[in-house]
Amino acid sequence: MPIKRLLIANRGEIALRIHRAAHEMGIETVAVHSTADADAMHVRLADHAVCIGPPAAKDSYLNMAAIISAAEITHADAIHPGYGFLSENAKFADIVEAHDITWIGPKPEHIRTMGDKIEAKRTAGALGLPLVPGSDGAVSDIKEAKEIAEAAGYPVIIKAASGGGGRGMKVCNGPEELETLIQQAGSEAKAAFGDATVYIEKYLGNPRHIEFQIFGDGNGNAIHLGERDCSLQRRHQKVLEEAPSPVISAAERDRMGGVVSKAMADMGYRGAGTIEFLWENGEFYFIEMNTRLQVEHPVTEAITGVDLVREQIRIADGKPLSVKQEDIVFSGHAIECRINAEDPFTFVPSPGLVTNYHAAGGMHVRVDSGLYAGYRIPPYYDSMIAKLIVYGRTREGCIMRLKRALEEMVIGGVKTSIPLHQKLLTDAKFLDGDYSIKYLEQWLSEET
Ligand code: MV4
Repeated sequence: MPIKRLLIANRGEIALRIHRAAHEMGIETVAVHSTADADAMHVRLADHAVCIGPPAAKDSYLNMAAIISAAEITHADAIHPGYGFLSENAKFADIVEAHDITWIGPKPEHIRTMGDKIEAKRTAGALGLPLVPGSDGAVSDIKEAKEIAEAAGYPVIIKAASGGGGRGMKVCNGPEELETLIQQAGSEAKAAFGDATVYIEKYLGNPRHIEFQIFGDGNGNAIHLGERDCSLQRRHQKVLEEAPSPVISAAERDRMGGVVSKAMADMGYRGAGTIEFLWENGEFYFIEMNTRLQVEHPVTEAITGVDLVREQIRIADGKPLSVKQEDIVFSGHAIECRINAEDPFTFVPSPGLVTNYHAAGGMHVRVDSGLYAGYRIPPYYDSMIAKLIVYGRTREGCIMRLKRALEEMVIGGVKTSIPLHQKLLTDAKFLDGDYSIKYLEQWLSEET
């Protein structure tokens, strides 16, 4: 049965993004929202809306029973989880499918595998993806750990198997520190994730974060949509993303894209996924896989013309991929600026009333945001309130247009990261595309 009514288990700009894709496909939407989000744009636009609880995410957007109940009472036949919240919760995916509701996401077993960083690495390695050298699985024994670290070469990094977002990582510079750091990493991982399992990798000192967008149909066919460069981050939060990466050639994209799409085809992956690599000295090293749609997906849409949310819905509905690899043409350059309600240089959150709003426009300018004048940004959630995505035929042209678009944006009443983006876009290293994962924090400490 084709999807007729889609429940959007998320909020903010991504809820609106999903609503738009659904309506363009003739699918009705159901918004679920906390009491703090009753006035959100996507709630107004959705065909149906259900309040699922109080502001705290654990009582609303993470409340599986409330969301399933909302789907039942509105007769929704599919659920899209967006990003964050329940999007990578394999148990929720299982529950959705057990209720005969279409889960717009990967197979639960693949969400589960990739959620465990050790299992993810083992799977990626078996599928032929290049790995960071290090332990083959968990480390427990200190003698064994020393041998692994010696073989990989110091410095090494100790990571939590249940980690992610950079939490619970320790860099170790020599054998004398190893035992203490493994214990520390383990107890921090236990406290944060309830799992003390850790593993060891060679520490890459100055890599870029480059991720490939893939899509599988769940039946052994998969494509890639090229890479995104997400190296500009602060405290593991991405600030600006671009596609293509300034350092990846067309030949390298085709080669690595071929490797990742073959791997995803072989595992029978279904839906959208992102394979994250660290890239250093011309080499890719797999670190993690995200089994969800990502915040920065629009830069891929801009350079390929493929609507990723439409594709997710089609695949969940049992349809084939709408494009073949040979039909995908990478054209031009796209950059996304994440606009947060926060002080642009201290990063202190700035929720509150938006007194005035004007979105940038014009050719090749996209603003994904639920903002409007009179909207009150609630203090309970992530501070990202808008994404500005700009396309140009060249990287230089894209940057010129992005500066123009940032000048046009008006978000009154709250502080935003717009001035940070404006300053970053004048930086010589950024303009040269010459930056690694360490660059933004260094630049912030020198420039502000
Ligand atoms: C690393 C690394 C260096 N060497 N692994 C951080 C989050 C998690 N997804 C992986 N992370 C890293 N893993 C090895 N072997 C450096 C980081 C890292 C990082 C990675 C991507 C983007 C920003 C980062 C910021 C600090 C550290």
